[in-house]
Amino acid sequence: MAFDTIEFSLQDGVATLVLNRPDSLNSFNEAMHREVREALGLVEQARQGGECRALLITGNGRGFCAGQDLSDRAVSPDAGADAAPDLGHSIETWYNPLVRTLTALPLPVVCAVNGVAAGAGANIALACDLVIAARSAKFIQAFCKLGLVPDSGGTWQLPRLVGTARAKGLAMLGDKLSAEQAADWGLIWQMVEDDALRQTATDLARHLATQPTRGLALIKQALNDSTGNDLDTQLDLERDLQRQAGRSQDYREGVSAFMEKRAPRFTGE
Ligand code: T3D
Repeated sequence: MAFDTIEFSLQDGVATLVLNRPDSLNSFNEAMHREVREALGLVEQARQGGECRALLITGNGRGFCAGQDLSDRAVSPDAGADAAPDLGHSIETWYNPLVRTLTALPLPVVCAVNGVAAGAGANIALACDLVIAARSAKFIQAFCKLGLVPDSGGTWQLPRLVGTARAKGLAMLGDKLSAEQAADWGLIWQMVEDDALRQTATDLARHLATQPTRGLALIKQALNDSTGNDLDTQLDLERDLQRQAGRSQDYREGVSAFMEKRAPRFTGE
């Protein structure tokens, strides 16, 4: 399938979606939103067909994603409030569905942050399951510099990942957070050297694509749901999910492989 603003491929059970508007640091315009949505539809189809068992998202050029393309938002400072674009409509139409899709996708989603991740770009990265960043990458909650509020789940993710004090500092100052600091703070899974990023992320996604896909999806669901649950509810959820996991073919294969002292061959079923 040919795209203009992204690259998309499916190989070895891994769908790779590369944001490809490098001249504007892969900021989102409507065309890119549409193509990302279309590609995620292909991921879902391939998942249902068993050909896709992990998703990798990254960017071309020196940025991962600079959030909304601000050239689509230019309004004269003298214009009245009526001239303002309806950002709520944009969020409802594009950013929220994207974050919901990534969060609900029953596949592990790896994000390789190859450069600056600003505004919605930072929070879309944080919506992925395993975030690996190049040493030179930066995370910027740029919204406050425009008079905006962190979106794409930022106000939900940040306090949970790094605590309220750091979340407020990041969101209210909009300073650049280095990849190293992001890893130290637990905002992301790992920081790697720039030239190792793509291979490390691809290897990780390929590994995940060989694992018990259904089990990983249930782990993702349990951890995502835990943020709104008390312990009692979570214990019940674990019981229910474990019941499902225990009925999977991969569980039977895992136990057989252990007993036979051999490597398991998981099919994702
Ligand atoms: O509007 C809605 O729908 C609501 C949703 C909002 C979600 C949001 O994401 S709001 C936040 C939008 N993003 C930003 O505020 C970030 C803006 N960009 C920057 O602050 C800086 O570019 C960076 C800190 C990310 C990187 O700085 P630097 O010095 O490394 O690069 P640069 O020179 O600023 O950018 C390189 C080019 O990319 C440049 O174009 P040029 O001059 O070479 O032709 C720059 O204009 C362009 N670019 C960077 N970010 C954006 C962008 N073009 C359009 N939109 C951008 N967001």
